Amino acid sequence: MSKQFTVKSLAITSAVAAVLVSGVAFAKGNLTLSDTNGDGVISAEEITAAREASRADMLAQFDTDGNGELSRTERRAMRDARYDAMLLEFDADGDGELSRDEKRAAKEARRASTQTMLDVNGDGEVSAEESAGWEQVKEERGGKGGKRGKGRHGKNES
Ligand SMILES: [Ca+2]
Ligand SMILES: [Ca+2]
Ligand SMILES: [Ca+2]
Repeated sequence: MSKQFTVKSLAITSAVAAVLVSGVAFAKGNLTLSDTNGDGVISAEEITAAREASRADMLAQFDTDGNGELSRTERRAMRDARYDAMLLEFDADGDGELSRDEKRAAKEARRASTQTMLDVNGDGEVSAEESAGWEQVKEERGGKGGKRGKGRHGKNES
């Protein structure tokens, strides 16, 4: 009995992990970017500020015990909420789950909205100048060995 249970929860865990990974990607796309200083581009600093603001938002919403960090449980609640929000928007066939296609649509929508935000002068294109800050942040974050290692291994997909 207990063995069976273990196998089952393993399967569930990997399903959750899959959701987690896509959740993180979506979370990134969820930022509200703006050209705060009005210089016509959204700089890496402005993106970082937006990320911090969104982090503060998340904490305000989901840091139930108010210790300034999101615990496992709190994170799970956040992911659930986010998933629900995505369902509302992207569950085209209404079956309560996001299919591959629906996830792709969601991702596309996020990408499109990011592009719209990056296109500060609104000419319908994201110029090199307009995307530079975004690329910089992406590079810093996606990093092969980001500049400050968090001492967290096991997240590498090598
Ligand atoms: Ca700016
Ligand atoms: Ca907490
Ligand atoms: Ca669906």
